Amino acid sequence: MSRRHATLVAALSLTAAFVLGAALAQRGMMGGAPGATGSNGYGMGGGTMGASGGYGTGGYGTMGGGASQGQTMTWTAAQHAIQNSAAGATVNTADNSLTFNDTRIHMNVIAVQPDNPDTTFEVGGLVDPTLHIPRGATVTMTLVNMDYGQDMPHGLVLTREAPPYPYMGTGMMGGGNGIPPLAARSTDDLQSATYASGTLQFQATTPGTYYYVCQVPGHAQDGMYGKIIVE
Ligand SMILES: [Cu+2]
Repeated sequence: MSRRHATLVAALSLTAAFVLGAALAQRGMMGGAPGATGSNGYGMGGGTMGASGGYGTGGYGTMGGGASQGQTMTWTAAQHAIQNSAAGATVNTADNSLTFNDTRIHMNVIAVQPDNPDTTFEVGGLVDPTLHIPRGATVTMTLVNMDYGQDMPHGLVLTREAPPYPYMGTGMMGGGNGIPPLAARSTDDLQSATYASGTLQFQATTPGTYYYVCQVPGHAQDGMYGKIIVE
């Protein structure tokens, strides 16, 4: 089966009638059609997550269209992803934000880039930045997990639920509406490691404040999230 990639088309809309995860729909979060996201799957042993893979004690919900075969990057590709993390965006270090102006946006979100703090996302050289997105934009987010260690898978979900987040945020358990947790890099050595990546796409149809959040238990509680403002 060919890999499926970036087929999640979620609408940043409270009014969207899409239903992809009951938990999400009930909260009026992002709607959207379920789709596949690339993933190495969650699991200490590097096992892949099935289409309806359980996750943690509370379950992780279904994966919408199902998790597809994972993708991995080399160190060189990961460096390229970092360098092109926020192409076209204006970087504001004063308020830790990135402002995107295009109607089609592709950003690379790095989970724990080497030499960055634990349990963080990096985009455009900033840590957990606020992302300003123009209304109507089609946004593609590619997550690359550069972290290493048994407890260091990282994923990314979109939510309207504001922090603080509990250890196991209920808003993070819908599954499908994001990138399922990606395995940590394959080995401690940065140069020879491979790095798992996954992608989601959504349309920013409704102005408002949203959050991109790591759904691995405890990570959002520890601060692994950032704000998305649809202008
Ligand atoms: Cu995480």
